[in-house]
Amino acid sequence: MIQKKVLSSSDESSEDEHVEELMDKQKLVQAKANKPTRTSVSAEVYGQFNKKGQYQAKKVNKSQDAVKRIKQRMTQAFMFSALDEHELAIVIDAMEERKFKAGDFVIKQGDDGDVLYVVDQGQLDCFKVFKKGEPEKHLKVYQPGESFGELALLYNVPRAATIKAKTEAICFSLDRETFNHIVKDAAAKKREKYEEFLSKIELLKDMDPYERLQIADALKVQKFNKNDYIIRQGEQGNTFYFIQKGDCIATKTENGAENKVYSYNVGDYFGELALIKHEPRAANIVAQSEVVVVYLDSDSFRRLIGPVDEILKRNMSRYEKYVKK
Ligand code: 1OR
Repeated sequence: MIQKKVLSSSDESSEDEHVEELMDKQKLVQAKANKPTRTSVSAEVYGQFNKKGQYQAKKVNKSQDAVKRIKQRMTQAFMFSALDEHELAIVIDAMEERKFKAGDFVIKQGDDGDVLYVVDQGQLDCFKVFKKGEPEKHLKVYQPGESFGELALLYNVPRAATIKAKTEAICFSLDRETFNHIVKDAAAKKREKYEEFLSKIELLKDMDPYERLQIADALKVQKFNKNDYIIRQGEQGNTFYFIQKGDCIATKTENGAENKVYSYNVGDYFGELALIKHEPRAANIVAQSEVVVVYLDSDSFRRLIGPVDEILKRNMSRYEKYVKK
């Protein structure tokens, strides 16, 4: 589970670069190269100028059992959520199983990085030195299903933190070449697409930018027409939504009558109650216009929204008038 926020990006001026700066730098490099930034072009145009050279698919020998475990972990690791089945198969072929003993360094801050890792078993600590000469700070513990080491590959920079096995651990590594050809564009595009939208959401505004980018990795999108039911009261709930476009209302059906109890606009969220309380949906959510929502499944919700769960719980009082305890 992701630990509570340890540091905010404004805590200290760091000697190395933070995630937001890395992204800004990347945009600057693109602008200098006289290319439009990725956010300013359509998917087709983007595909045109970004065509890459030949890629020789890599096949790393591994047991059937390892392949099975990789497949399972890939469904949990957010970084790969934008890939289709064919792309996933290529990535699975290229992955290598790596075993670590407790205390082994998997990544050292400042080194060059050429692989990213997905945790299969065990736990790994993440540390970062924010200012030269100062002691390192413990940022989080990685658990099975989480991935790390993507920053060096996404932004072509040295490792931003140190990762050390806390227990005996097994990880799957993915090489830079396969990452660049299969994963990088989709992942970087998705991060850029949602970066600004997520930074404006009240609920997430104090969250570390690094954690917000992981939410971007995990988001899925769905469109609805006016009067569509996005959520139905009484059903089991497995998803948490943000409104990207349009308006919705919450209604409650009681004694055969359906009444409006709440309204939502762009940037608002809903669907959290069932996930927090493990109860059926307490209300209907009905689209009032064409609506685009982005959503997280319950596992992603628990892992990524964890750092703001106190705010969520505090905000639950907004329903108190309508929700019986
Ligand atoms: P990498 O390739 O730089 C180290 O290798 C990895 O540690 C990095 O990719 C991330 O996968 C992971 N800042 C930088 N790297 C982090 C952070 C982090 N957390 C995990 N890694 N944080 C921001 C601190 C201002 C921590 C946010 C909770």
